[in-house]
Amino acid sequence: MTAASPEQEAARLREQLEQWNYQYYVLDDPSVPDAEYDRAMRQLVELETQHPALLRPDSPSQRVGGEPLAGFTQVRHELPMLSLDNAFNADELEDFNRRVLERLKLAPDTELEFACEPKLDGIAVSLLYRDGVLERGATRGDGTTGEDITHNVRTIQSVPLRLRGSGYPQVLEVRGEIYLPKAGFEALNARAREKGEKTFVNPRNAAAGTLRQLDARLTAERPLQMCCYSVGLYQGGALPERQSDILEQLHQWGLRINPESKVVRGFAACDAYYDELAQRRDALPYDIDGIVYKVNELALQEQLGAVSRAPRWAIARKFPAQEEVTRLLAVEFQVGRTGAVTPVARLEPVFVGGVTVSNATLHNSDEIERLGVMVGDSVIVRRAGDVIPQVVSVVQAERPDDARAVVFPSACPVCGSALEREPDEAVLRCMGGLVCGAQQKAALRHFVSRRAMDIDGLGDKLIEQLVDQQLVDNAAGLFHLEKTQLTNLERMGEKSADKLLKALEASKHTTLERFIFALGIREVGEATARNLARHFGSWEALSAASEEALLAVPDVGPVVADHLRQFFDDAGLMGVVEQLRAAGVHWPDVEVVAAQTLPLDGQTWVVTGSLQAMGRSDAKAHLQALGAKVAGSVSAKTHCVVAGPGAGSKLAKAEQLGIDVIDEAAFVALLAEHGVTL
Ligand code: 9MJ
Repeated sequence: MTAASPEQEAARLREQLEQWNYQYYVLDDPSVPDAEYDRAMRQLVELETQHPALLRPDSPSQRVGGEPLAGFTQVRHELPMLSLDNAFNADELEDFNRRVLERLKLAPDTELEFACEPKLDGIAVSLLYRDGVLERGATRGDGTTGEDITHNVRTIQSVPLRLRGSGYPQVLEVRGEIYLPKAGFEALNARAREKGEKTFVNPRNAAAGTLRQLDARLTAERPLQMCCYSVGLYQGGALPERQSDILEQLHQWGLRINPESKVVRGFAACDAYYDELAQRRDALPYDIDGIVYKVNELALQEQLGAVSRAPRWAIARKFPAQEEVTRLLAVEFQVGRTGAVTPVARLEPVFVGGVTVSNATLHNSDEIERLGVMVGDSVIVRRAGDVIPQVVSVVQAERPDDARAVVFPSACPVCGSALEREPDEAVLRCMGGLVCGAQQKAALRHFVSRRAMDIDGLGDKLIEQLVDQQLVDNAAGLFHLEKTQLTNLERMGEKSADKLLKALEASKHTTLERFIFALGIREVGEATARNLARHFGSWEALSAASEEALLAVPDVGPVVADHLRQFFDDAGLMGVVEQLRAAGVHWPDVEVVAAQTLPLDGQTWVVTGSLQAMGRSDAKAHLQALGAKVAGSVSAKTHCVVAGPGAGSKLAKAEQLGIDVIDEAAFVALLAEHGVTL
């Protein structure tokens, strides 16, 4: 066998890398470890450096070009890039369906085929392929003229530099959306915060800002994605005759399309598709702002035509906005369980993300400084999913003359104790500890919560009263409450008092891990509490452990070890623990599990669909406690998927990859096998 020539070797490496890229970025289906990919890439770069004649612009090594550009060149779109008409409710969508049928002279009850897909909230772009090679990428701009962003588009791994397969038109302009997935956005902002740099308001702005980089090396550092949804200009070839088939064809040629896209028949099915995605909106890995419906048959699209800027054959039904402008009325300061003083924005009530919002967190003084926000300002409030509402920016142009600076308190607003800012920490903390009423209440709320001591009938209102009337100042006090003290409280009848006392009594029999978690030690969540319990087996061993011994526990780093030691060295807190045990709180000792022998050590699991016996977060906590990592998406590295009813793309992916899938019953059985009962 003769050795491959450098030319053959370069071709082989290019093909291999393209294939891996396609599987990873277009199919979301990684096939080789990163190290192997990196090795092949290094070999290719080496070959191309040694033999510059082998270098080709569509080589996978050529995604990031050389020097930054001096500016952007304008691009004229030969076929205008249209925008979409909007429908803001089901009635408007139904009107659209009726108009389409009327124009096509079809009976009002005709069920037309619509291609539906999520409306990505990114930047519309056009990719021009000539003979299958990416020639140019451009923004939509005003629809007629955009900007040449080829250098940036080339860095996006899901944009093929060369189309796969064959049969593509000689000239093919593909259109779609470039966006930054939520995870990439969070990571980008986290890095900016660390460096004290300005953060981006939302993923869309971050994507737009990234595409406006003149230096493609910076763009390449950000995980932009491209998803294609239509074809503009094409010459020298043919395309399928339905929108859904065009998408499938683009996919065959190596372009990414939205895996949620679907063909449905008739208005009712369109409406159902909207409802289904509205429900899953927050769980999608990218921001969407509505659903796009397109008449599926191109022949019908042609008959319908377009009005000035938008086609008559498509519409976007928008979701309720996740960002709105409102006024900042005041800033108040809340004291949390660990004494952290959090500024809270009191807002003029505004309907955003599907609910009326009148409070939003401002996090800390650094955040207030970063926003440059003043009381009286118009602010943009964002509420996405179940995340607490955030103030994301200030409308500077609308600042009133009487706007006032936000003044931080000099003492705890609840107990008057001193406030301290720890080095390297952005938060102010009340030093009142157990003396501070706010901390007492927050600690009690945590102590009684379901995952901690699980004491039924002790709601927030009752805790307020107990602390305000000085009946209880720490968790141990709960176990000394007498019936008459309870029946004297507001809205507390004899029956409720009996029930509460019974619940308190029952809670005394607990587990070490619940008890550790219930203490509310900083940064000690359920998983850490469980690891601590299993590692030390008893409270005595745990509380006597040195910082070094604590560091040997999975999940425990220097910060957590330090918080634990501080707790154990605090005579007041340890006194409360003693009082709790004296009141009868007890647990069986735990069998000590050696650090590295958890049953699911080294495995990655994914939980999808809805579960009946537990929430997904419970499932996740159980898996982590058994040593597994829990990931948000399925890949070749996934060990097993727990799938409940309603599981969608993750289940499909797992099946496609041949990964083990178990249902909830099997999962519960597996947990039981490892001693976890629900
Ligand atoms: C978005 N933004 O996801 C269109 N879009 O089609 C989809 N936008 C579009 N289609 C024609 N999925 C004009 C715009």
